[in-house]
Amino acid sequence: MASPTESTAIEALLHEERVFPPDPAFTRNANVNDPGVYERAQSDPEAFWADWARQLDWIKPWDTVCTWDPPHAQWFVGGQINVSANCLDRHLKTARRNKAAIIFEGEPGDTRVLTYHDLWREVNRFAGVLKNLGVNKGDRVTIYLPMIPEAAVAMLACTRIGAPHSVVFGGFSADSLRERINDSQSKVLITSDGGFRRGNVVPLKAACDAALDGGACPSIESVIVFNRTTTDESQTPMQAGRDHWWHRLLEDAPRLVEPEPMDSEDPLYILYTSGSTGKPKGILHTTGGYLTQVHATTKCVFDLKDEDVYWCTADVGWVTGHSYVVYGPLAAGATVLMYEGAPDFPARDRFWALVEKYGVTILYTAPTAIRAFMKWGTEHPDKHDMTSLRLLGSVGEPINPEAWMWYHEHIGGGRCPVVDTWWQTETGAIMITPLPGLVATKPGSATRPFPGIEADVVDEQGNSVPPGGGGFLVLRRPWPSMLRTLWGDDARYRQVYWSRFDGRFYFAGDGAKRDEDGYFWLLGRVDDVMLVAGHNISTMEVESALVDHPSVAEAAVIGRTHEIKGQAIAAFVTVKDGTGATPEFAAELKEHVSKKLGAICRPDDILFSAELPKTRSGKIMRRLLRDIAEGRALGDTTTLADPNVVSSLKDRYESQEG
Ligand code: 6R9
Repeated sequence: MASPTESTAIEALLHEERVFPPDPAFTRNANVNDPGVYERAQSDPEAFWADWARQLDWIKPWDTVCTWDPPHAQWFVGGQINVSANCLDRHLKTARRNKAAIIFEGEPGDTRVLTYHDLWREVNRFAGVLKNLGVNKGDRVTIYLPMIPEAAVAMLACTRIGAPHSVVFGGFSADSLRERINDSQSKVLITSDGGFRRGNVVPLKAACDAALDGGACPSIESVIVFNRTTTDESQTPMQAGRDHWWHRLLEDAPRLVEPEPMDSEDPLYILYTSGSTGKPKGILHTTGGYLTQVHATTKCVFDLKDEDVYWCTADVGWVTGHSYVVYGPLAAGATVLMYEGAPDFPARDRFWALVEKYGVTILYTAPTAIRAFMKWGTEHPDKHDMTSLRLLGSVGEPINPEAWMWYHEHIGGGRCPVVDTWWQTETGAIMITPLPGLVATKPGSATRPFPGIEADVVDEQGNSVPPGGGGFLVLRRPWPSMLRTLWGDDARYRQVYWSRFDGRFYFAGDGAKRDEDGYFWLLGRVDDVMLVAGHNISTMEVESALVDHPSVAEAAVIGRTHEIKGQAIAAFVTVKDGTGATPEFAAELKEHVSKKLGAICRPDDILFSAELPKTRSGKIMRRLLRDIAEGRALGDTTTLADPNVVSSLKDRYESQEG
């Protein structure tokens, strides 16, 4: 980040002219097609959110919609509600009773369908299991499972009895699991013997044993193990008195458990987000406001209808999996496709084979996946009939305009609206996004704040930046699904999100610019912004200029120290399959960026790489690339998906320099 004495505005250099207005036929049938919704929500946001809250089943109505004692908000104060009752019981009174809630496909190709009635039954039984093990309202439960229906069953069962869950992504190590269990002081750990990934078994139970080894997690009383990967139970070592098979516990569990009446502000879950360094932050979400906003956004942003087959490819270990695989879609009565494995197993067309097989209508995935598909080539989607698709979504990182266009054309057949949705673990639900029946989209822009959300772009002093300029993305008003605090560390909550602008607004940590139409363009994390010869340049814009070249699939850009300019631009580039990574091509790319954004953005170094270092949720880790480019020892690599990628890049970068 720039120091106050230097130029502080983030430059806005990339100009995107393409505009895609909504198809009138789509608008006619859209869940939201009245443009007045924005104004109405702006003039009375509390009334807007209260209307959405009323669409849920409340055990007791609220007294006050919102109280705001900065930086702490409460929503639907005095109300009582149960999340599992809204995701399940509510639908049993309607024709959704026998509708598929979850269509599951395992990586090996096994399939299961759970109707809403089936899911309700399984959640009741598993809630009974938790009760039998002594889990009471308020006790924490850690869930460490693959992407199988039991993950949703376990989460919903926790909400049924009022036990906040902490889901830990199945790709995290034993150390990460231990740290999260101990921070949340969980009483029970739910896992499986393993899960399937690229044809191998990920040994989850073994990781749990390592995490708990030698009494390292004293709060854990019981471990529940689902049998996913073996036919022979005896292959999984079980510690007597501590470990129990899921299916055995079901035998003695009550079959019906009444939903616990939860106060709107009772904790719903904790989800740890690692950030780039330091101890993971336990993001705390509460009940009524969270459910209201995930439900509203699912209906409005994805235009979800009863007949849709909805597929969000995120793992339940991330917030996207919480809000848009489980809680939002099930509250809305959707049919959710859930897939366990990798997109390239057994072949690079697995996603498209699934879209064809199940007639997927709505697909929500991440730019990292889209750029991998671009790299692999169009022959994989082209093999399949994907005409069932009617809406596409993107989340997780800024989507480069060319990746947006590729998604729109090659996956959406040019006919599906693309919703680029900006939000965070902390925000709980979508915050900036097009409404597909109302808002014309521009490739690379998340467009406008969702109705009822007040976002702004401000400068270093917190003043609104005029249209065309860049700055810091902030939120000016509390929203129902906002984090309430960091678990056990309110001081850190205040410091991380509220101290930057003296408590005046929530600071998201992202850079953004707003164009003349009021559209928001996300520029990446502000810690990544480069300072080149006095100009603050966003990594996102230079990356997008690189991806704009027809032979480039993905790029990561960083600033490295430079004697004269302050920082020089170094680019790590992945080319599409079949393109030669030659010095001539590197020269061509430098020229390409220079033409597109101006000479100031011309990269000094280009290094070709088949892979870029990413977090396990697929976000590019530029911090490590900076370490490489500056010849430093690599910083913390524990959150990387594949640590080999950086070490080999480091070797190559150094040999190129020498
Ligand atoms: C939902 C999720 C949050 C960070 C966020 C931003 C980046 C997410 C984005 C996006 C640009 C989008 N991000 N969606 N940037 N455009 N549509 O990803 O949560 O894992 O907490 O990450 O991801 O930098 O601040 P989380």
